[in-house]
Amino acid sequence: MLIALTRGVSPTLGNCELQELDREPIDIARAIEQHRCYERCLEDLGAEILPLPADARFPDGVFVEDPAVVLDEIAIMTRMGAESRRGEGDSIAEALAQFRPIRRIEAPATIEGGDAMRVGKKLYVGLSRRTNKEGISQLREIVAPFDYEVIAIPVHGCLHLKSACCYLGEQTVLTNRAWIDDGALRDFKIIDVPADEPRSANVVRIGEALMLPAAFPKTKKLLETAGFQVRTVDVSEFAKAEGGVTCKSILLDA
Ligand code: CIR
Repeated sequence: MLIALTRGVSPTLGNCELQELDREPIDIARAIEQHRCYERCLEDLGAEILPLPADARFPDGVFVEDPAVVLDEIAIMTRMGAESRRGEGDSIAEALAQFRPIRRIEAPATIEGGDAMRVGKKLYVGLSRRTNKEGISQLREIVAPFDYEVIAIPVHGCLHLKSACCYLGEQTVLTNRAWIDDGALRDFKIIDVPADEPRSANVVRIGEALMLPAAFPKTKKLLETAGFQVRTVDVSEFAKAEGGVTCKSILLDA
């Protein structure tokens, strides 16, 4: 069974962390409706939603991807680079503990789930403003007994590695090469995002389909032409908070 762990939209989402964008007002009612459609799309694609309640203490709490890196064998609770977000992990760890043994990243390391892209037994990890070298080496030590290789990729100009690059399946990645050192991706077939849709590399592969924000019609066409099945969801209110589609769920086999 495929589980999608999600969390309700915080009424304080408008006070979210921002790194690359200027603050714009967020319509919370609209965000709640968009999140519902996102969850419905995950369900249509075969996932069972495990929803955590919204928590007003954490503006960014809906972005559940960042407090954890979940593998088939263990769940690693991250120590987020964004200090305001560090308390988000408690309820997530509690929920994940029913499915996986829990491991933890400790200070001074920082790492966020949006920086971790798994392809089989390889973990590509963004070295970003949110994830430091110590975070990457602690992760490497934690996953070594399970035979994962950890490969660091420097990220610049965007929030996380997965803002710039996501694995689509079929040995293919969708990438904005302006934001990462792409040498580590040389074994993949690369699809470059269209120049006027620089934020479209963040997509979720679920079952046979890809989920993509509705704001990126050219990327949709590109992916369809490459043979992928694409579903779109409107996540415009979350885009104002620098969120995409991967960040709003944790997908795990249970
Ligand atoms: C943050 O800056 O932490 C949030 N406003 C956005 C987090 C998005 N997370 C993700 O893409 N993995």
